[in-house]
Amino acid sequence: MEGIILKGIGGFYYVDTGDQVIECKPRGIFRKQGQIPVAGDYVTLLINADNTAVIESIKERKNMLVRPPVANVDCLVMVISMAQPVPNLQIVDTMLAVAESKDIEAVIVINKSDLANADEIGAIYEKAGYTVYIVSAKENTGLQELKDYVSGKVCVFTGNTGVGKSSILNLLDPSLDLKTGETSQKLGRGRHTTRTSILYPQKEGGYLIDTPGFSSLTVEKLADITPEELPYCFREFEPFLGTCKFTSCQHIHEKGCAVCEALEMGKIEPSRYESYENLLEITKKNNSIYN
Ligand SMILES: Nc1nc2c(ncn2[C@@H]2O[C@H](COP(=O)(O)OP(=O)(O)OP(=O)(O)O)[C@@H](O)[C@H]2O)c(=O)[nH]1
Ligand SMILES: [Mg+2]
Ligand SMILES: [Zn+2]
Repeated sequence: MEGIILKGIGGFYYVDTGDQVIECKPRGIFRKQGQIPVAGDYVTLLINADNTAVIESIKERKNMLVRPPVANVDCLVMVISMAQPVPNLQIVDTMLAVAESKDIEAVIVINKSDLANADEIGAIYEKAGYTVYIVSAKENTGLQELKDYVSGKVCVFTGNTGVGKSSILNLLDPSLDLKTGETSQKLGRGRHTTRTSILYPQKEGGYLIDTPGFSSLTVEKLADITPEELPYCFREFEPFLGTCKFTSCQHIHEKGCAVCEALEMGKIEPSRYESYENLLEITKKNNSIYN
């Protein structure tokens, strides 16, 4: 039997075979081989004599995100909010870079536009070459375009805890009825209302995937990219790469750096460049740990 993992909780996986959802455990050998099934994996199942089921094999993945852990994604929907919590552009740019490195399409959703004007941040990402959806889950505005976009695709919603991922998903598909959190006045953010990544089938095909939000402390852990590939993960840098004076250019204010010239000419947004600078340091540190 074959199916797709909708979610994994406490060592159990819930596999949709098309006509039923079966609770199963992974084969013991997976652990030894360091293989971990994740939500979105296509798997084959073995049904034991006592009617329990095990995941026998994991099919080759089209792609996989480590944080949040999910496989075979068509699109990463990066959700930020204008307030409670305020946007952390370093995190946004890190997630976008990770998506680029895995060749996963990404779009930006700016939520809570009822609390502050989102145009400025929206413009940063449109200039970088991303599609931006400015929405308010509270006032139910701007969501039709997003609904059209996600329809039929496997879309993973990610972003800080409390930005409104589950609230938005409830509006895209009211039958979901996902739990949403109260924003703590004191912390100005939510408290991890969503606990695990879950795939929700769409009527039109594809899945909407709700995930637990990350906290601001995880940039280091998010960045599974090498320093060499990092410049290619900032899509607005691409036209300039290969045209710097030195082939070894890391685009950190070297002489004759085409990326820095583009920055000075206003073709690259300062906040994006700043994220690049910080991420380069982080990827260098991360890679020296593993080397
Ligand atoms: N003002 C305002 N509040 C919103 C909006 N969208 C969501 N909220 C509130 O923000 C809080 C967090 O929303 P959730 O949907 O639980 O956020 P989440 O991203 O799923 O959070 P985690 O599951 O913890 O990652 C809730 O109190 C929502 O009512 C919005 O557009 N405007
Ligand atoms: Mg949630
Ligand atoms: Zn350069």
